[in-house]
Amino acid sequence: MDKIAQLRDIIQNSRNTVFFGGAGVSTESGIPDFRSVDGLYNQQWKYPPERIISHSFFVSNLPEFYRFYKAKFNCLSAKPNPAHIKLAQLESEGKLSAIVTQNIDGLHYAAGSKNVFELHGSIHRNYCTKCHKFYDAEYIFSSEGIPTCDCGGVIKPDVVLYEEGLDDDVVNGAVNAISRADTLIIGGTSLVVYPAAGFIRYFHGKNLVIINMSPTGMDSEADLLITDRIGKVFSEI
Ligand code: CNA
Repeated sequence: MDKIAQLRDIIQNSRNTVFFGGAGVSTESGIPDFRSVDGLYNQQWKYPPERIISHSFFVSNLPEFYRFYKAKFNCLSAKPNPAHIKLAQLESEGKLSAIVTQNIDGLHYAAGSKNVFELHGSIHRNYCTKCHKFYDAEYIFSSEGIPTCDCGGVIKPDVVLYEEGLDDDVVNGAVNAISRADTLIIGGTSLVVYPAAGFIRYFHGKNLVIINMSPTGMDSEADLLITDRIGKVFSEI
């Protein structure tokens, strides 16, 4: 049996499938990941990207933070690709119980998925740091310089920056979903960003599937390993 047929078979015969993904799920929607050759970490900036998107940098150098954020995190024109769309379809058919994602682009919701745990937040939620008024992503990306609230406070994206902790409710939901799954499909992630990557250790089910373009530290534990573009794979199942 070829690998696509095996994947189809695993999903059909599972009671509770969970998907765990990362930036590679959205590269086929035109959003670069961090660690591929043309990813964000291989581009030249005045400061390393991981420093700019840190909490201390947000506090100490707001103009440069927003210059980078607006240049690199504006994915409002990106559309869900076949991976997002198939995952949403599997959920609506009762074949997928949850998506745990490290992505902040909101494309799983755009595709129609409902039970999504966004471990690193979302560019679509933004809050005033003073009065907590909510702002959408359009407001942030169309603002001049530093986006500010009507009250004068600085607006912060609800995105988990380096040095910041993850939301407890999101983590608990994600860990619960993973620990109850009988199939875990991991896709489009280098599995090097912690604590997110550590949550897959809560999986004790039957089938571990990995769909990724480059090798991960979990490959040797996979029951099915597919080295291919995830959008292409999901369009074929
Ligand atoms: P990463 O470290 O950049 O790894 C991406 C992985 O996906 C790599 O192993 C690639 O080989 C693989 N990959 C790339 N394209 C494909 C594809 N089409 N099919 C299959 N595999 C592919 O990204 P991670 O998500 O592992 O790292 C976590 C970071 C990246 C999180 O903090 C995210 O918030 C952050 N990020 C998110 C986005 C987004 O929201 N779309 C974009 C860039 C970075």
